[in-house]
Amino acid sequence: MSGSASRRSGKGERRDGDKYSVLLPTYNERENLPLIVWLLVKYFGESGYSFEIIIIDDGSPDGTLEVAERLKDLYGSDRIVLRPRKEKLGLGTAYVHGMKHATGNYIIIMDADLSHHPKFIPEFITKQKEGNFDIVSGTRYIGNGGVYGWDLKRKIISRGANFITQVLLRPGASDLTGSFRLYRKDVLQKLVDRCVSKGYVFQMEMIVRARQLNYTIGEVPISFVDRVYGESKLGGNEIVSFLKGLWTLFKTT
Ligand SMILES: Nc1nc2c(ncn2[C@@H]2O[C@H](COP(=O)(O)OP(=O)(O)OP(=O)(O)O)[C@@H](O)[C@H]2O)c(=O)[nH]1
Ligand SMILES: *[C@@H]1O[C@H](CO)[C@@H](O)[C@H](O)[C@H]1NC(C)=O
Ligand SMILES: [Mg+2]
Repeated sequence: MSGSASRRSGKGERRDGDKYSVLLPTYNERENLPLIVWLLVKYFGESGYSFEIIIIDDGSPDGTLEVAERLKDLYGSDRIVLRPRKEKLGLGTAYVHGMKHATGNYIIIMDADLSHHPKFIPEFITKQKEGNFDIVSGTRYIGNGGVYGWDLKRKIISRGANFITQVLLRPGASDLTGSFRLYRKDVLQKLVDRCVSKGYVFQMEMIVRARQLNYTIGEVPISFVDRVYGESKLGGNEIVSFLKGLWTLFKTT
């Protein structure tokens, strides 16, 4: 890429024509949403890339959608796009739904609960451009990456899940259950079309399918911080369904 291609234009946006659509699925994130949006606007503003934030709220009873509407009024409808659904239909379909409305040629998927810090996004973008990668995946398991605020039980579960999957599926990425990633839009579309899992296995299947399709994956170390506001939902049921999903994936790939 030539130097001039990434120079800023008068409006503070880069000239290279790349646009990043951030998909933010929300369920009861009233306290977190204003801060995550503010941080996204700040970091995209500083780096000068074009962006939009697509908020997919699934009928949160805590009034997340009303907060999102206020944010849209505040930042403008070109930056904040609302694609709510009436009921809680799950993360996988939330991404698909959000992606249908994305106008960027790159998609960034992240959690809205501040576990994923927007400050890493410029690094994702730089990494993608450096290696012309199809996917850039945040990783907690190499370099300066890490997890903060989890108890030992949860760290063991996460590490264990990652380790078992590494052994069974050899996916070529160090963090499989994380969900902070950047994709080329057409690549994400192809992956989503092929993925069959639900819940926690979904993120993992995306990387496994990417490997099968020979897509290239770059990695950026990230620190993951446990949510401060809102309820955590990881329980015994999730672990059982994770193992079932992993087994299905192992048998079918
Ligand atoms: N639209 C939509 N968003 C969801 C749904 N379930 C979770 N989310 C959002 O998806 C992101 C990740 O979900 P989390 O509940 O944080 O999942 P987690 O990080 O594995 O678990 P905890 O943070 O410990 O609760 C958050 O932004 C949630 O608000 C859903 O069914 N629909
Ligand atoms: C991926 O690469 C391998 C090895 O080069 C090749 O055999 C395979 O057909 C490729 N798969 C796809 C889907 O292109
Ligand atoms: Mg979370």
